[in-house]
Amino acid sequence: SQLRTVVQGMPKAELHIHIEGSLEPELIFALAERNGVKLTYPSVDALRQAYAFTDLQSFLDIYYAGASVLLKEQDFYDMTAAYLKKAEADNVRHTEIFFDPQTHTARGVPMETVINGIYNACQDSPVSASLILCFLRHLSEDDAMATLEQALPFRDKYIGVGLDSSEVGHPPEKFARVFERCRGLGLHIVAHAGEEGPPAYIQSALDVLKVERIDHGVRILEDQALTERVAREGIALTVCPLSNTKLRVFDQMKDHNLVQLLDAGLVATVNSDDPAYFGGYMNDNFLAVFESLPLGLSHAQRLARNSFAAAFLPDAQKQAFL
Ligand code: ES4
Ligand code: ZN
Repeated sequence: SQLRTVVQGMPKAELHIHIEGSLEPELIFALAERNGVKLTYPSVDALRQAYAFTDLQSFLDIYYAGASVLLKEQDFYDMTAAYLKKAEADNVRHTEIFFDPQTHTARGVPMETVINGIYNACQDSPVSASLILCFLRHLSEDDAMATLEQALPFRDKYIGVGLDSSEVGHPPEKFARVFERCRGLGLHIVAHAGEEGPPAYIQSALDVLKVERIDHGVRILEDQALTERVAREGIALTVCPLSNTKLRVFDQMKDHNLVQLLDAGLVATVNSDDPAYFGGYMNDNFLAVFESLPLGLSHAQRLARNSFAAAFLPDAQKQAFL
């Protein structure tokens, strides 16, 4: 179709991808074998069968189990290289990749193993790629602070910090001090907010953490004043359509509020989140929304432009990609 050709041909930036969420079942099994890690699933098919989520937590439990096969620098390299191949095939010119160091350091994997494996794969790809270190919000702020400390020797290998994992009950303000420290280090700041959590979490991400983008943020429309403020300030939302339907934030794609977000004047972008778990990479996400929502070619171009506008790149470099 014409739409498929346009989506495929558009240069785009991906701003919301968890690298551990790009680990395909086949690679999980290959790495388990290579590392002698025991999985509780007997086969690739059995693992895939378990990808029937009811909410964010039901996904996170399986996502952390999948990440348990990552032990060596080569494992992190191979995972990242596989994702970057998919991004390249989707005409993604620039990507800002989240990684969750605490998922690995808690299992005894050294911070340098995690960062060097992911970073070196980025260096070896034709796709422009930057890293964003995410703190797990279900853990303590002290744990986040210790993680930041461990990552300081590699400060030149990531451009920012984010906040992810179980949202409800873990508001942004729980991490006020660690994000203040990160701002002092000149790091870019983002946070997941308003995925399952209320608009109040979007507000405290802005006012307390001082985020430059909101990850997800789809619940913002429940607060009209906040919607108007975020639109006025041009703070982007990194929306993940297939994630939102798989995790039942919206029952079906036809119920997704992407059109309303754009109509409210918000800088919304389309992203894959955890593509190996949610049924697709960037172009799959674009095609899914265009199939189910009243969006046209001009919206596709607007979304692609938004992705570069919201990227943490110098303006000259953004222009070069468009
Ligand atoms: C995540 Cl979809 C989502 N939400 C929050 N944290 C996450 N980590 C990986 N995927
Ligand atoms: Zn996410």
